[in-house]
Amino acid sequence: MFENLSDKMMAALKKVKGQSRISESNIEEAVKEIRLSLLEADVNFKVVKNFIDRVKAQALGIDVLKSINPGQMFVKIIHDELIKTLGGGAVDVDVRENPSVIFLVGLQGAGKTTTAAKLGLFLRQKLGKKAGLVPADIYRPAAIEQLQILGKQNNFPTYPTQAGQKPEEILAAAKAWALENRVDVVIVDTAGRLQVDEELMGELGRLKAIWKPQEILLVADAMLGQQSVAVAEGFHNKLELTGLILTKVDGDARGGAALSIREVTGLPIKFLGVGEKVGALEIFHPDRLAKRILDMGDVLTLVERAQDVVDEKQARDSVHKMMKNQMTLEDFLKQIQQMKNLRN
Ligand SMILES: Nc1nc2c(ncn2[C@@H]2O[C@H](COP(=O)(O)OP(=O)(O)O)[C@@H](O)[C@H]2O)c(=O)[nH]1
Ligand SMILES: [Mg+2]
Repeated sequence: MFENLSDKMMAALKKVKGQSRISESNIEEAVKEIRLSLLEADVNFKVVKNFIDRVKAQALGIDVLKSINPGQMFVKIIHDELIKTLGGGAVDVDVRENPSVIFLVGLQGAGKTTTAAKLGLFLRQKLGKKAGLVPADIYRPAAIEQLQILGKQNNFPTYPTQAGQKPEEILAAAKAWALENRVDVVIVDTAGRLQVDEELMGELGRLKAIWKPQEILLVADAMLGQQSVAVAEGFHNKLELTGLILTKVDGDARGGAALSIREVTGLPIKFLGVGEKVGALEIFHPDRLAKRILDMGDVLTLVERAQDVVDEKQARDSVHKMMKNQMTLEDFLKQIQQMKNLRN
């Protein structure tokens, strides 16, 4: 995923990298190429427009640091906006309650059942939590068995869903089962449909009322590209999702889903599914992904160093003023902002 986007963006940025001035005309070409590369990667056009608007506004308004050239600064702006679009930093899965409940929802074939086992393994290996699996997809007979096999193979207690049991009954009964089996995190594998429909949303809504989950994660197929934006909005409007898991990122998806879905829904992407095996789940790190897309480590380091110097100078000035009792509210605000930057 992202190879094409990465190549095209890098090519566009290489041209501006050496520019000694930033003006509307000399970034125009680069902006055009970046817009095109995003659209080709199947990024939602509104997301592309917002991205480009933000980049332009910043590029034309910025004070360029003395020790670097404007072209390099432009690369940094693109990079930072990319991270913002992807969602900033990594976001944890909420398993503070005991037991915690996680619903996996999504269309048929998105990877819910597979992801249930992957998530269970992640919780055990990374967070030391005992996961239990609840098969609540009664419409595809094989789905129950599929999850039971995964449970057995990986040593997760799995609720013994019986043929003929309704999803509501399964979830209600799973409460006592989770206690008996000392399960820390209950992962509910719900039914999917080919598209978002009333019936499915109704059922998921009832399940939510029976056992309120801490997390409702939409499992979305990255191969769907920006179609997944509409799917995510559909689920989110009805259920109030808490996050997303993007699957099949190992395939030749163009990356549009990852870049669109977060910006449009405001929901964090928490994990990426990177293969069919149970170990193939990664925490989503927007900053690392942005670095992979824009493999311009040299420029970024240069700009960051230059910014550090500026910040240091500001800090020294403030100390001077403070000692002379000349600190203004604005200086104080600057200090606080820098402290915040350190934390981010
Ligand atoms: N390559 C790849 N295949 C995946 C991934 N996640 C799921 N799959 C495959 O997608 C298909 C559907 O997955 P499944 O979990 O049954 O989807 P569900 O209908 O949402 O429960 C299966 O063949 C999985 O092996 C992934 O991250 N990468
Ligand atoms: Mg399934």
